[in-house]
Amino acid sequence: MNIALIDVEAWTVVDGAGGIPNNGTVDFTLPVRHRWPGKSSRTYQFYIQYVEDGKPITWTYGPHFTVVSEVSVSLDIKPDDAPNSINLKSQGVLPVAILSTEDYNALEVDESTVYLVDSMILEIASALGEDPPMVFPVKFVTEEDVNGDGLDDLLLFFSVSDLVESGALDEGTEEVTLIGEMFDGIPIKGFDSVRIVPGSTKGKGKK
Ligand SMILES: [Ca+2]
Ligand SMILES: [Ca+2]
Repeated sequence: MNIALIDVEAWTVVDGAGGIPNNGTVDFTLPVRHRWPGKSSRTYQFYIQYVEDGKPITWTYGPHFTVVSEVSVSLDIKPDDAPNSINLKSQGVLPVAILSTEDYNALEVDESTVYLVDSMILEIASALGEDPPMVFPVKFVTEEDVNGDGLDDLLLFFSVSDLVESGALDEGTEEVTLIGEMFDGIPIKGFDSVRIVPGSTKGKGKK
């Protein structure tokens, strides 16, 4: 029996043997690392061909299944500030914009799923299989074109003190990651650099 994995859209064999009978377990590698520009999913199906006496006698197609990949979104932390300076002692909010593009409508982000965390802390938590400190926005402003390209962006405000108290931001933070989902459940991820600046009062003891 031959089993091949087919990319339905391109109608090409992604993986698997055509012409070489498979016996026992067959492993397939989905090309999930491949980026599909402007797309967040791809549909596949299995092609199964029965072989008898070395000759293919019949074939069938398995059900379609869709692989959903993460959408990379463009973030702009503090839209009017280039170094993205953050004072950890601030009692204010940190504005973070998810930018829309011709192919991506940031206004379709499910705001209730969005959180922000230091990229390094996120990486460590992921490696340990733990949840990172999740800090959700305190306020949203939608339909604001922060970069003047004519497309409305999603602007979210995070409490700086919440970010610091939860451990989502600290003195060593150089980059933050935003994670969330679209209303249709497709995961999103974006990042931007930040510069932690000393507070107006004397710096507290360092870790
Ligand atoms: Ca900025
Ligand atoms: Ca815009």
